[in-house]
Amino acid sequence: MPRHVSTSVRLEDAAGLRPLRPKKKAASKATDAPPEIPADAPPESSSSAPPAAPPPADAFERRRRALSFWRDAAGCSAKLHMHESTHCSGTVAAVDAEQTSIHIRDLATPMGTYPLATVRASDVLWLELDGAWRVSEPLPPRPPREDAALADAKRALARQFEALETASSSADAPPSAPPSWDPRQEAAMEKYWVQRLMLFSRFGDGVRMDREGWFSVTPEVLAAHIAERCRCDVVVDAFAGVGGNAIQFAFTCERVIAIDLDADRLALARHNAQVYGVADRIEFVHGDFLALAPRLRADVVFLSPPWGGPEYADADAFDIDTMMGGLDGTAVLHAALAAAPNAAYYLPRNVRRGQVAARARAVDCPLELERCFLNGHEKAVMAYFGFEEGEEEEGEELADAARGPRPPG
Ligand code: MGP
Ligand code: SAH
Repeated sequence: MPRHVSTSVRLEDAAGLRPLRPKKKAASKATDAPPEIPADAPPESSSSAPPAAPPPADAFERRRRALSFWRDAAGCSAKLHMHESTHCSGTVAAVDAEQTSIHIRDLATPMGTYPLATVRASDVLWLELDGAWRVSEPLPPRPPREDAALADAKRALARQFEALETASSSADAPPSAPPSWDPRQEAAMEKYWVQRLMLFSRFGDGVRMDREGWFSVTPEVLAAHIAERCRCDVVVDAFAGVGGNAIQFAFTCERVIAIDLDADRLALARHNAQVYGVADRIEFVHGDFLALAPRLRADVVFLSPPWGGPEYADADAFDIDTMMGGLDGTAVLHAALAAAPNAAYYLPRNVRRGQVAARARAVDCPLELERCFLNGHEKAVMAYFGFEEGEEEEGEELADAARGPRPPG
């Protein structure tokens, strides 16, 4: 029976033009909402040692961001800096899906030690994990699920692409990228211009986009998060577009194969990868993913196909089989899972999650659905097929429980 879990990730973009949400002064909550530690605990008292840097304003932001990477926090030793200079310490068992509560084992407080306590995130002034700030840290690399045949196939593939590259670079230089398309010429597209630094933080260094690229590209912070989750040896970006994901994969994966049906858009992706200094780590392949898939072997295939334009959002529910502009979303998934044990699917926020879960069940594949929020706005849903973790620990079971209900079925 496949494992199905639902999670959400809340990311903030520091470079974008949308401001971060205002930093709340947590002090007012401190007095009227003490940590839910033991029911009969005496009120908080001060400990003697004053907290070290950083300053509280930064600290609040760092704490919130650290918590948004809660998957990584379970099992960490934690030092919680509460109000009125109180320190508590223990081991993080789990952070709930809404990131409002932290479950701590062996919580040592000035009042005593508690085997398992729940602390409200809003009551923690700042949080130190494993003795150091850990903000947006990479998730631990997943052990490669590799057998000898797969390793051979990957080596053969690498040789194949190297040969292709050599042949094409000696014959013709890669096509040069078309000029950038300015979305301010269409009222409905202007919002993407406003978001330009959220899409590519180095937009000002010469990033180029076409019309479809503007509304399809994965915002950089989200693409970086996905790239961490997909950290592996060989990743295929099956629908590379203008390179938003491929560029981030180049920072976390040994080898990136970026495919796109549109030669001009692929040239934009290569150009943008040059802006980021990672073009030499990506194989750009012009072609149809469905036709190429039988020849591909990888650890992860990332899928971000067209969703039929920005109008996808007008539908009550997005059907992966009928609304992908002529592509069959299930066939795309099957092609990916034939090429790799793991497939990561970037899907619209209104996707029929039950349908996605049914597709996972049909191929007996573990599934994690992750709602992706950026600056408080839900951008997309990630469906991770495969991505098996190691043995589940007690803390993870707790986290599972805290994540809330599983998808239907
Ligand atoms: P959006 O709904 O067009 O933008 O796309 P936004 O800013 O959320 O709109 P708002 O008016 O609701 O605020 C949201 C995200 O979906 C974009 O950042 C893209 O990453 C992604 N996206 C949108 N489209 C239309 C596509 C698509 O066709 N294919 C892929 N792969 N991603 C898309
Ligand atoms: N993730 C990308 C955006 C992808 S948009 C980014 O961050 O930039 C979807 C892309 O899929 C488009 O560029 C489109 O040209 C491409 N595409 C559509 N059908 C395809 C197919 N059959 N094979 C490969 N690419 C395809």
